Amino acid sequence: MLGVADEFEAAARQWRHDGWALVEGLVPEADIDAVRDDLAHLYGTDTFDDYNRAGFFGDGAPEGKQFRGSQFNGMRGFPFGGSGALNDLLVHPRMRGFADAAMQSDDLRIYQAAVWGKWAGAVNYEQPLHQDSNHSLLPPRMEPGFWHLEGFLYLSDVDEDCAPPRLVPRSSVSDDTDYERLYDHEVVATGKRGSFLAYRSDVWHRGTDFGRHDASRFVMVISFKPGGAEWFGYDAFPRFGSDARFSKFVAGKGPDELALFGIPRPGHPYWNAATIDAMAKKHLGLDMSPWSDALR
Ligand SMILES: O=C(O)CCC(=O)C(=O)O
Repeated sequence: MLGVADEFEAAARQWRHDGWALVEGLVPEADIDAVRDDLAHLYGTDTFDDYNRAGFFGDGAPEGKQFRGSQFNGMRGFPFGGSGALNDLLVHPRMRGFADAAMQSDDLRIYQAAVWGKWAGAVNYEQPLHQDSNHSLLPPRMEPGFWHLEGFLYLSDVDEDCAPPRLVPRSSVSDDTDYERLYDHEVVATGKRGSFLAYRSDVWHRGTDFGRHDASRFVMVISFKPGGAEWFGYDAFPRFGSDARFSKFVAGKGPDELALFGIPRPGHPYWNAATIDAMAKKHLGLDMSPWSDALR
């Protein structure tokens, strides 16, 4: 049987070579459809808290390619309320399998986790081509151990009219390509729900606006970095150490899933009888037996 790594090797290779790949059908549509109620809950109850601290941009001119603060109003950060299905998508084994294969590592961390909704007519979502310089304190070195992977898991079908991201494959241009000429090389990342757009911060890309007035777009924003690559960051999950939604999320999860959020694996020197006991009390429902087994 093919493992996720074999099944998606071509896309993983494209990500390494071109800096981006659209992995169609990475997460089965049924798993995406299962989060519909959580999405409704998220946008029905959660209030906008300026996730990106983008309010200061203002909205500038209504036409043309611009960053507008309100393009980001639809972003909501992990952990999400509701049934927990939306949170669980973050550790979907096939998404993790693809990230491991692309980044050639089985010791990854998630450093950004959010959901982003966009609605036709809410704002002009058209952006200029840009490279993300807000994920790292260092200039990019896109090689194993030093790179990162930014991703959008499509939670709704993203067709030409549904504000699809546009990207410029790295192999189409060089560092000397004139900025205006970059637009000639754009590709459009349309895909059904369950598709995963993986890219990197050295890739020129941009958001676009809707082509029809009755459309919306929902994506899960998820970024991975190698364990130990402290120069990458965006969200700070330790803030949720005593958040009931985080405790609900970790209940029933295993060491590999929790390592993605920085929780040390069994055998790490942090763990002794006292810390294992305290962890079990802090997050009721978390089975600490893999950690206590490793002490023996
Ligand atoms: O939402 C998108 O399609 C891309 C957005 C983007 O690139 C950004 O806001 O930096």
